[in-house]
Amino acid sequence: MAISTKPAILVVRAIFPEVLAKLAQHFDVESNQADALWTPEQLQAKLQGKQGVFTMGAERIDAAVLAACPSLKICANMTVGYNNFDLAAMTAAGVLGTNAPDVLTETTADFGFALLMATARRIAEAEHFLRGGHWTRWSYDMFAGSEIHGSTLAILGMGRIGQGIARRGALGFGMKVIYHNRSRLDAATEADCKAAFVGKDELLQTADHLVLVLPYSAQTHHTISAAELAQMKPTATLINIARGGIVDDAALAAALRNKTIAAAGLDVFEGEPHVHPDLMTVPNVVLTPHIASATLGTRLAMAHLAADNLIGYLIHGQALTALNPLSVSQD
Ligand code: 8YV
Repeated sequence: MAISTKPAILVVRAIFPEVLAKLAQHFDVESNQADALWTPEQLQAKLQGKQGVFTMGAERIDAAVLAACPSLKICANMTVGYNNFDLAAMTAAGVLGTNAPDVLTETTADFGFALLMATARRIAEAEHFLRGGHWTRWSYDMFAGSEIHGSTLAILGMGRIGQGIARRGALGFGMKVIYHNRSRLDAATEADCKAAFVGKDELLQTADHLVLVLPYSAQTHHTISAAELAQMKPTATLINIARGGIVDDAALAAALRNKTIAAAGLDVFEGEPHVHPDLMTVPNVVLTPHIASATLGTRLAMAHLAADNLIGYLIHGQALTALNPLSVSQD
């Protein structure tokens, strides 16, 4: 029996067949086209002998996993977010992490805006009402929502996706755009997005629509909790397309029920796919199952980028979108 000389890799979830075929040209691939959900223990067992892993952003890669999987050289996320990686532990273990930025920026910004509009104009609530057979007559204030054009769009986290949302708001809807970020953008980028930098308190207090697009970390855990919600206008909407855990979901559900704020649109949740039961019962929230980047074209581009990172690093010694400072494969 011929012994393969190709490096071995693991693809943790079902993925486009053409991307698997591309990977198979370079690697011995163990895939999961049945899309089984593996426990962390099963994942660790499958990682034995693998040099690379194609991850979906939910698989925790930390010091314990790295110690148990000494053959691993690269973890390639098919997502821009990488809060599943302990990058310091990966760097210490000589394991590269890569993500999938840029290819999803505009699609995700489109979705952020769609969720904002559905939330502010109460589209989901109105649709449920109609489907439920409750529409027997029109009335002047039926599902009256809040204005989008000309209102104040506040963005917390002003990376590439935040900037895409800012441009849509300013150029498409004549919104006044304000933002807060760890670091202020350069003047040219601010001018391009027509966005003004403000402090976090001003952002919360002035927002008509607050969109969260910041990365999740220990530092951003519960960035929006009861105290922050209390600072917002009672007419404001809150949109989270970033990560679960940035918002305290229990506090948000209470704020929605008490009308501390008017409405929320959430694509991400603490402990997803579990959704806080209180969010399930408040009417003034639009809930979507983490689909902000979900167009087939964008997901294919994300998958190709993750695959190209594996091929680039393990075959050619250079990844495309490395997250930690290892650029040459460690043989
Ligand atoms: C992913 C995302 O589709 O890229 C990210 O960080 O959040 C989405 O685009 C999602 O993480 C899949 O679980």
